Amino acid sequence: MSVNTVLADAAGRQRPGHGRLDLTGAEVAAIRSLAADLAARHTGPDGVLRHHEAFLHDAAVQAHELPRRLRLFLAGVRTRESAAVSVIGGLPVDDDRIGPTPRAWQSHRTTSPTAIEETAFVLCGSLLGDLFGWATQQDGTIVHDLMPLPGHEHDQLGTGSADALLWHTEEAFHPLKCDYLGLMGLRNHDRIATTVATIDAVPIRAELRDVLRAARFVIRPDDSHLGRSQATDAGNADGPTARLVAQAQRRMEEMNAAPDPVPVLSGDPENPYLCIDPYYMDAAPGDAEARAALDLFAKDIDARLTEVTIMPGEMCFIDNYRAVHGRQKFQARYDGTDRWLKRINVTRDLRKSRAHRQSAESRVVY
Ligand SMILES: O=C(O)CCC(=O)C(=O)O
Ligand SMILES: [Fe+2]
Repeated sequence: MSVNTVLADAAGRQRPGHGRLDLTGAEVAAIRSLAADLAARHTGPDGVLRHHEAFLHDAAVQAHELPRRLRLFLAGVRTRESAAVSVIGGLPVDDDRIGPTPRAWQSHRTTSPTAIEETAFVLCGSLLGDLFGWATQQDGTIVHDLMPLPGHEHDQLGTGSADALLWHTEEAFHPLKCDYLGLMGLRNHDRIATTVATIDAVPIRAELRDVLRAARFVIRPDDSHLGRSQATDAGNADGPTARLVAQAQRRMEEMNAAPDPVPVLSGDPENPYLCIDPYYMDAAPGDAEARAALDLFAKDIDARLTEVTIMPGEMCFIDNYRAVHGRQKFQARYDGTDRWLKRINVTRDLRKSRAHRQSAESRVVY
């Protein structure tokens, strides 16, 4: 199988923890056909693809029919941890047909010219686990749109641009954070890179190990959960009610006011998982040793940061326990041709968030 766990970057340096699968023409045709069938079953009379529970349930079953090589690749990512950053390439994206890059993230309100692409993405994500959304983020939407937005240029948000988005674990502050973050490229004329570092590439200094494994750190919710990307009216027909969103926001505020101490490293000491977001993070109050360890470890990650440029049709799955990610800074265009990505959150076990979802099949965590 043409699957590598060590790839090289542009300068020829080895990239441990990276994997890539390039789809054949026959595989692409099979994926598009499955995606078209699934999308057709869940597109309403208004032409809008509904990302509701029935769609995701149907997707999880339809994913069993994806090409075998793709299923093997993602099974390896899931149970062998064969790659912490995996790119699946080969799906075509017709730049004209998908229309202009949206100017607001509420694109679920309009007909979706990207239905096939995002359905293919949902199918692949379903091989890694269960897709879910956050009540406090983009209205509980399951498939997010990511593009630069006016007014967000200097924000630490996926919709920022002029400042680099500093590397982080996705929702590092939250015990129910995703296992995998999926990013699919739809448009990227300026070849703006996602930055990544895999834990496989970062040597962990012996003197830091015990400190980093102890619950001596606090991480606060990021701005995407504290108001900046909330709807101003009820926009998502399949999304959470205003009452639920308000309850979720209160919980985020509590986590912001009094975050529980957590470790940075966990799991197998020789092959650890990491959870880190320096911008929103600190050592527990007064713990100078933990603060110094955090700074040094963050420097070691900085030194191993590399770039993955997600081009149209490429799907990148980031193991949120084994890699951190961010984004280069760039100049937004705001003319309909900006970089545009779709984003999904995948958990290996929907059950563990049951106390924070309305029903067994609900996919919105509050
Ligand atoms: O735009 C990117 O490449 C990454 C954005 C990001 O960090 C995120 O969506 O979580
Ligand atoms: Fe992120």
